[in-house]
Amino acid sequence: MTITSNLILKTLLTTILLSSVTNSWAKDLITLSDAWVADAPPNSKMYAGYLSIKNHSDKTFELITVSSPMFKKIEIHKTQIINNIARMIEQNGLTINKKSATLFTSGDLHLMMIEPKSTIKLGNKITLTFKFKNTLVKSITATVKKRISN
Ligand SMILES: [Cu+2]
Repeated sequence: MTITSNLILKTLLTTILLSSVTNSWAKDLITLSDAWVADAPPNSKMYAGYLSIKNHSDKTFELITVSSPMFKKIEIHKTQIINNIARMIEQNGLTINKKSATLFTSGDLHLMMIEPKSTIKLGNKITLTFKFKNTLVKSITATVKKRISN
């Protein structure tokens, strides 16, 4: 009796441990952090958003779209210098390499947030949703902050 219940308990514990490890691993393959939106003059039609995307897995992920209930649309842009002129090139999705951090930062990759649906003010919280190929969806809240010039 004791041996049997001991065995059941052990099997049960192993099952619980294994399933919780599997779940947290799946959930944390991709993490989003440090999201913020640069404040812009009143009635601006475009805002720039920044964050970091970390891929903790040994698989490549494809970011397909970014959206927010606060904006009509969000594009992924990369600023590149072409003939001494800074140009923003729209990216057709984005590859997030295995075991890597992708930084969206001023003068490089950024979210181009187009046509706010209401007035954007300092301190506002803006939800951003990232959809990846293979049905993974991740959201983060970005805070509107003043751009600090370097
Ligand atoms: Cu842009």
